[in-house]
Amino acid sequence: MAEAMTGMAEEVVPGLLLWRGLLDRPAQAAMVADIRGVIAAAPLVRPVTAWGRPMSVRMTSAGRVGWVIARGRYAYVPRHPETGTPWPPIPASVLAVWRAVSGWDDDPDCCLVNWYGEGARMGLHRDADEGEEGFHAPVVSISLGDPARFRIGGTERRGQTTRLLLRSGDVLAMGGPARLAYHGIDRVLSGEGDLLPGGGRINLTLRVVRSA
Ligand code: MD3
Ligand code: FE
Repeated sequence: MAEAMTGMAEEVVPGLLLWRGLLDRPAQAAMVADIRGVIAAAPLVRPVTAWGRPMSVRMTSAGRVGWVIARGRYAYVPRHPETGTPWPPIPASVLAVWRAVSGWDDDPDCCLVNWYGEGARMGLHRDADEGEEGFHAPVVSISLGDPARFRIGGTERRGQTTRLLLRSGDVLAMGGPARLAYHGIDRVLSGEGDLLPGGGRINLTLRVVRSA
């Protein structure tokens, strides 16, 4: 399955695979319903950066561990920082995408849920909190709702970047040379999608998290 899927992807830059519209509209709607269930169990929070500024993106997680900022430190932890409850399981609909495109034998440990309201963005950064073993596995990303301008560069902060418009139902997998590349969301085109009433964008990122 995973091998067959790679043939249908576009390799945007080395290691970054893109499946346009992998999820059709009914699959997107079903996944949004599943994510609303996750949010009901694990409420969205606005993490506060090490610099004391709340992020514009609201976040929660599903899976064995969730990504949080705790006392200015980025970390994967087994419980929601405000409710103290274990994260809900990753929905089967989301796991099915990972199994189809990741080419990885193990299931992911974390499904980070990013919720972009009007004006939310995510500055250029690297995903570098997953541990040495986690860096070998790909990261898979699912976009739902309003389209967004995505940008990816290399492993140095400065240097050339490539821009991509991510639309609802698009799926990305980042492996190899792209796994530790700088990337971010410059802007969400609010109200251009109609999947989420009132607008907004949901991005799901699936990761293997292992400290070596
Ligand atoms: C390239 N999320 O949660 S998804 C993140 O749309 C994150 O919410 C963005 O960056 C979003 O960390 C971008 C696409 C993505 C995700 C992970 C990557 C691209 C990546 C990891 C390495 C390289
Ligand atoms: Fe990221």
